[in-house]
Formats: sequence, structure tokens, C-alpha cells
Amino acid sequence: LQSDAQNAFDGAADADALEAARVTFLGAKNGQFKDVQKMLGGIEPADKRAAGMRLNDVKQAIHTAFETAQSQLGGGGSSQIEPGFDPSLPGRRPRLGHIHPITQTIDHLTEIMGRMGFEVAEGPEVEDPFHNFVALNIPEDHPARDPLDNFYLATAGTAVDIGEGDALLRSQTSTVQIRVMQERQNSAPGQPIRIISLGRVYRPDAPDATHFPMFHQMEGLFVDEHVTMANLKTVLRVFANNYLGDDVEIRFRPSFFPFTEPSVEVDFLWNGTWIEFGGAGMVDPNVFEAVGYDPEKVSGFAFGLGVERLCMRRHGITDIRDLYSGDLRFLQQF
Ligand code: FA5
Repeated sequence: LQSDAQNAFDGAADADALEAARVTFLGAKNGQFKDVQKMLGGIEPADKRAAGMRLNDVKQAIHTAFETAQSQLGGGGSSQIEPGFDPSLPGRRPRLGHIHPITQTIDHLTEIMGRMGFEVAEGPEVEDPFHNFVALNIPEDHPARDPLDNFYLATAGTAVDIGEGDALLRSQTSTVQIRVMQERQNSAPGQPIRIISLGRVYRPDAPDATHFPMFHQMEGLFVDEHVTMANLKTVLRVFANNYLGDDVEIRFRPSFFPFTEPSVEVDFLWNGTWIEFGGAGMVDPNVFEAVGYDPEKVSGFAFGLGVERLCMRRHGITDIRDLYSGDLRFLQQF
């Protein structure tokens, strides 16, 4: 029996044949070993002990022969060997996700501004006209309210009114300035405000290398007594040097925003080119009045920078669309 089993195991060409041979010899019901074992009952009591020991040796030997044949075929339990499975191949690494470059940028900007004492504030992405326009000194007939320049919400062609007029996706993070000033009037009246807010904004801009219909802004707001344009420029210069490097220069170009007076565009000089990153200015007295602050007593500056443009400049990304392509070959580089 032992040598028959040995021959059968050695001759098994694959896992299935080996398993069939195992059942023939060691099968719990009709295996040939079982048949021999049954014969033990008919043996003289005097010989039983020796016969039992011999039987055990044979069983052990058949088992060993099976295991040897199994490992030569290369695999664990024969019934678990998948056809075509090669256990000598290297394993597959599980894919680990990682943080999107824009989220990494947001974390980095938050950290730099945090060191200058700016805390993070948040606001909703679905806004009402009061926070997106009215309180920001953008009157009813202003072109910035044009439906062609904004994503107004509608269901079945009807505008969605969320209590204070037609709801829209916020077109700038300046809405958070208004929310924070309103809230601080109640929670910490008279206290200085020093916040940043980083989040998504939406505009129906045609996508190109530097524009996307959804992008992120970092809004900053500083309100206190005697805040000046010089404070604004210092904060933005220190920020630029920390984020982009000591060789970065910054310049203000006169501009116009309804919610700041005076207003500027902010450009950074880096590697010999001036690039616009955002807008800024001194908070307009009309904005202070809209949220109940006395513009005679406090002053403040605000700025709004494009997060994608900052991220692109730092990492040498030439097309904003790459950030939202979902292409892992691109994303895995960060
Ligand atoms: C504003 O949005 C003002 N709220 C900024 C501001 C805040 C001014 C506080 C004064 C006080 P602007 O529309 O220029 O400004 O946008 C700011 C920056 O957002 C731009 O400089 C640019 O970096 C980025 N940006 C604008 N549109 C897009 C777009 N479609 N895709 C990617 N980035 C954009």
C-alpha cells in the first residue's frame, strides 16, 4: 500500500491528480488505508499491538509522501491551488491612497498663516445674495450678479430661494468675511479679527490652462484699530516668501473691487515673471456698515488668493486641468 501510494503521488502531474490520489489512499470513507485499518479487527490480540504500530508507521509514511509530492508541485492545500497560480511571483502591493496636491497646499497655507496668527474660518458653498453680493457692496444691478457669471441654483428651471433670495454657489470666499464679522459682533464684540478661509468657489469660466469652473481661494481678513495697507503688504510678502521662497518679490497693482477701497491686484515675481495670484485691499466702509461695525473706529484689510495658482507655481504645474483630471500618473507625483 505504501509503495502504491508513493507511486501514485509521484506520478500525479498536477494538483487535481494529486488530490485524486490522496482520496484513493487516504480518503476518510473509502480510502485504501481505511480498508486495511478495518482488517485490524480480525487480528489475534497478541499481534494487535505490533500490527497497530506498523499501521501507524505506514499512515505516517503515506502522509509524508503526499506532502512531499504536494510541495514539489508547489502549493499549499491541494484543493486551494488555483490553476495558473504561480506562488513564486512577487506579491501585489495594495494601492495606498494619498492626499491630493490641492489638499496638501491648503494644509501648507494654513500652517504658514497660522504662524502669523490667522485662524481658520469656514463658510457654506451654497450662498444667498446677501453674503455673496449685498453685504460686499455689490448692488442689485451690478454686472457681477449676472446669471452668466454665476452658478445660480435651480430645480426644474425654477430658482431656489433659501430665504434671502436666489441661492447660488459662492463665486468667491469673500462671503466668509461677512459671516465672520457678523458672528464676531455677537461672540466677541470689539475684539480684533484675524482669519483665513480656504475653500471651493465656482464660476462659469471656460476651462483653460489657468482657469477652471471650480477652484479654491484663500481669503484673509484682518480687522483692528489702525490697520494699514503696509500691514497688508507685509503679511502677503512674508506669506509669499514662506510658501515660494526668499527670492520671491511681491507687487500691488491698482485695481477695483466693490468691497475694498483702495483695491489692488497682487502679483508675485518669481524666476523673472510677474504673475497675478489674487486681489486685496482695505475693507470698504460700506462693508463694515453692512455688518454693524463702525468704520470710524476700526479698519481692516482683506485678500483673496487663487490656491491652484499657488500650488501650480510651487510645483511647476503648467495646466490647472491636470489637478482635476483624476489621472493617477499625475497625482502620484505629489
Ligand atoms: C476675487 O475673487 C476677490 N474676492 C479677491 C479679493 C478678496 C479682493 C478680498 C479684495 C479683498 P478675483 O476674481 O481676481 O478676485 O480672483 C482672485 C484669484 O482667484 C485670481 O487672482 C486667480 O488667482 C484666482 N482665480 C480666479 N478665477 C479663477 C479660475 N476660473 N480658475 C482658477 N483660479 C481662478
